[in-house]
Formats: sequence, C-alpha cells, structure tokens
Amino acid sequence: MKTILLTSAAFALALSLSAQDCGDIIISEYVEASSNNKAIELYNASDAPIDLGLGNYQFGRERNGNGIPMLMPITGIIQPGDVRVFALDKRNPDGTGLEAPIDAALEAAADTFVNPTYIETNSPFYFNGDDAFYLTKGTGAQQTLVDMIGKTAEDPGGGWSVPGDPNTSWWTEDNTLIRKPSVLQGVTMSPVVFDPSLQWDSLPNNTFDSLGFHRCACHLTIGVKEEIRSAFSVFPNPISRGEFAVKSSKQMTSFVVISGSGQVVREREFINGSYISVELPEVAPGIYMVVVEFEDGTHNFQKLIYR
Ligand SMILES: [Ca+2]
Ligand SMILES: [Ca+2]
Ligand SMILES: [Ca+2]
Repeated sequence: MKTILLTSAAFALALSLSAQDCGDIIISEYVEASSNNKAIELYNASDAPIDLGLGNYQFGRERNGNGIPMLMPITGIIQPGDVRVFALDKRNPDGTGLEAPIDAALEAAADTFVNPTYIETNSPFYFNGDDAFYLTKGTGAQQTLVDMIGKTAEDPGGGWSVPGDPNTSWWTEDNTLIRKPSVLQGVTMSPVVFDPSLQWDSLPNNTFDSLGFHRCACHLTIGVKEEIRSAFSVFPNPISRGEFAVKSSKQMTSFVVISGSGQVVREREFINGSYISVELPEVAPGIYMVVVEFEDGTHNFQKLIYR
C-alpha cells in the first residue's frame, strides 16, 4: 500500500522552517526512573534514514557537573519519523541492589541495551538527575553536539529544577521527560540556564509506556495511507480573526494547529464529531497548518491563512 510521509519537506512547501529544523536526531524521551530504570529515546526528525554508527553518534554524560563528558558510541539505523530506545543493560532476574534488573515494561520497550557495567570514569548511561547528558556526532575536529539535557559543568544538586522554583528538582531526577512536539531540533550549545520545562513535558516516575514512538511537528502524519485519507474543509479561509470551523463527512477525533515556526498553537483531543469550531489563542498573522485525525486513525491536513 502506498504510504505518504508528510515530512518536513512537505511542510516546507507551505511553511518556512529554519535550516536546522527537522534535519537530525533529537532526544525525544528521557527516563530517569527508580533503581536501574534508565532509558533514552532518539527520534529521527529528518527526511532520510540516519545510521548512528556511520555518523559516529555517541552518548555522553558528565558526572555531577565535572565538565568532562564520558562518551559511548551507539549504533542502529533510525528511519525518518521513527525512534530507537536505549535502556541500561541490567537484565539479570536474580540481580539485587545496584544490579537490580530493569522493569519488564522498560525491557520490552527497548531496542538496544547499553553500558552493563558501572565504572566511575566510564559509565555514560548511569545518569541520575544531576548529570548533563549529550548526544554528539562525528569524530575529532568534526565532532559536534547534536542535542543535550542539562547544562555543562553545573551540579544542580539532586536534579535540575525550573529556575526560581527550587522544589522542582524532580524534573530530571526520578521522572520521565517527553520532548514537546514543537521541538524540531536539538540543543547544540550548553544553555546559560537550563530550564527543563521549556522543551519538555514531565510524566510521573516510572512511566515507560510512551517509549517507542514520538510525536513531533516534523512528521505529524507519518504512515498516512493515501487511499483512505478523508477530506475536510476549513472555513472561512483565509481568516481575519482567530476563529474558523472544520467540517468533514467523517468523524474527527482530534486536531492540531501548527504555526510556520513549527509551534503547536492549538490542539484538542478526544473530540468526536464532523463539525468543530476552533478559536485560536492570540497568534500572529501568517500561514498555519491544520492537522485533523479521524476515527480510523488516519490524518489529513489543510493550510490556513491568517491575515
Ligand atoms: Ca550523578
Ligand atoms: Ca532515579
Ligand atoms: Ca516517546
């Protein structure tokens, strides 16, 4: 069956994205849970398969803000819009204490198990909340930072908190973080201040059920089957006020409105109907994309012009 991939290239026809957007791998999920339950999910935001081994991609961890990243090469090919899940390699069911096995749900979600043995000076995957975590690619002078969590040479204590709110150090410790769908590229320079809430959504400790997929504006409708795409109309279009309606002959279950910079400006799930009236928050005039999901799980999109 012919599958349509609404990739960044398709978006770029209607929307203007910056050159670095939807061009590389991003860290899409960070799991720093109880015991040895640690995982990193990588998402290919680009339009082409990426071979991690060929590109010399590496994970890196800086222990407690010491400024020295311990690096670890990783391998695997990630298709556009797909993810790869790396988990700490602790799978001995008889293990206890520091050797306790990871949760069965996490083990089932992982594609690759890494770093089985802890060595203080060489243990990239043993992050526990206060360790800047990196994704790099290339070697030697060609090595570049692809993405990171945290801030280099900073020990935040237990974990990084939202600036000004010291009681929120759980953001990076005993927590699951999911990259917001509007993040289209990695953080390629250590931030002056790391505010985890800017690019991440926080889920409770020991949440493993969002590993294995990622929702990103770079590939919102991956896997849409052309044969069964349903039509819908947006009216009026263009609009001069932040209000419009969406109509379809088929039941719609959710919609999302994305700005030209890839920002999700409005989204709603669990609707069920063939007519939706939408009110946008205060947004700038420009070109927007309205993506609708139908009851059969398929998607379609329409361009909306706001003058
Ligand atoms: Ca640490
Ligand atoms: Ca932990
Ligand atoms: Ca995920």
